[in-house]
Order: sequence, then structure tokens, then C-alpha cells
Amino acid sequence: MLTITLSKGRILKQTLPLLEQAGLIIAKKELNSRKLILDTNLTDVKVIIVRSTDVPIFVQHGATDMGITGKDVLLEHGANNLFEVLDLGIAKCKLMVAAESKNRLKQNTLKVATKYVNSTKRYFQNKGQSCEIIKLYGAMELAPKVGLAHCIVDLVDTGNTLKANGLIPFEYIEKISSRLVVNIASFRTKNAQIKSWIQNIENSL
Ligand code: PRT
Ligand code: MG
Repeated sequence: MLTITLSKGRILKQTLPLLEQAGLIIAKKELNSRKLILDTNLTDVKVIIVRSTDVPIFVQHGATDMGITGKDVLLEHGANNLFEVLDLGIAKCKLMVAAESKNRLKQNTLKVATKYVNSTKRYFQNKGQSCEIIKLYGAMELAPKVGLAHCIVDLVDTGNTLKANGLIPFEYIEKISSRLVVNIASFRTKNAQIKSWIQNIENSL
């Protein structure tokens, strides 16, 4: 048996066609059911679908053998006990620093609102910029408006969300896309099966 954890939401939408191409099909009926462990067209492959931030947890602890999640999630969570084996090139965006104006970034201690606490700390530490991080779980764009922070660190795709909120992306931190990850122990014990899936998925990119 091989088990795979997928991310819900926008990553899932782009993952399903990719997996189909690689020979793994999850029927609509399964996707729409309330079941937590989904059957596939293959009797020896099962799938679970969870929030993208939970994917590394399932894979790291060996609850499933493989997973698909965003690089942003992996950077934030750390990659203990898992291998990042493939860049799927889907759900692409950039992690960026955005503010109302460049001047707002000129602070002795920069107040930054973000849900990416670790990536943000690492970035400003490397720049030698002292910062205070305000952890939010959403609506980061609000923070500069209401004086909660000088800037935000968030994912940017088209830039429309920033623009609609009077923010400009000034600094680029990281290129983000979704990655295939594998539990380290599974990689050893199910090596042939996992390698052939990596190959199948890579061929369908
Ligand atoms: O609740 P949470 O947002 O954590 O998860 P979710 O279940 O809502 O997942 P979802 O569907 O939002 O997917 C999150 C994952 O998709 C991220 O971890 C990234 O790996 C990936 N991804 C790719 C993105 C974006 N692009 C993206 N643009 N996740 C979020 N956004 C948001 C961004 O935070 C901002 O609010 O979209 C807005 C910016 O988009 P533009 O096009 O206006 O620039
Ligand atoms: Mg979201």
C-alpha cells in the first residue's frame, strides 16, 4: 500500500490533472464524499486531503508515504524526516515584502505582519535588519493600513490583492511552487514503488 497526502484548495485543483496524467485517478464521487481516506483507481494507492500546512506533518511522521504541498509551507515548517523530491511547478507565486511606500521600510526595527514567521525572520536576519514580527493568520494586507505593521510578508501571484490594498511589492524573498515530498523511512522501505511514482509524475510535468 502507498499513501499520499494532498493539499486542499488551489493546490489540489492543479494536482489532480497532474496525477491523472501520471495514472492516478480519484473519482469525483470519492472527492465529494465525506470519507477522509479516499480510494483511487489503483487498489494499492490511497489518498488523504488536508490543509496544505498539515501535509508535512502527516508525511514527516510516516502517517502517509508521500505528500504534495507548497514550498512556502515547507520553508516554514522545516523538512525534518522528509525528502523534497520534485518541483511540480504548480501553484506558483513569490514570497515578497510589501509596503505602502519604500520609505516605510526604513526603520531601525521594522514591524512586519505575516503568517510566515520563520521565513521572515530568516530573511531579515540575513539582511542584518532588525524586525519585530506580528503573526497573523490571514488578511495581512490590513496591517499597514491600521498601523499594526510597517510592511507585510506574503505570497504574491498577480499582484492584484496588494494593489487593491494600496501596497507595493518591494523585496523578493523566495520563488514558491508545490513540491512532492517523501517520508525518509518510506523512501527506503518502498523504494521501487516510490521511485516509479516520482518518475511517472516527473514525466507528466
Ligand atoms: O488557509 P490557507 O490560505 O493557509 O490555506 P487554503 O486552504 O486557503 O489554501 P489555498 O488554496 O489558499 O492554497 C495555499 C497554497 O497555495 C499556499 O501555501 C501556496 O503554496 C499556494 N499559492 C500559490 C498561494 C498563492 N499562489 C496565492 N496567491 N496561496 C495564497 N495566495 C494568496 C496570497 O496569500 C494573497 O492573499 O493570494 C493572494 C495574492 O494573489 P494575487 O494574485 O492577488 O497576487
Ligand atoms: Mg488561502
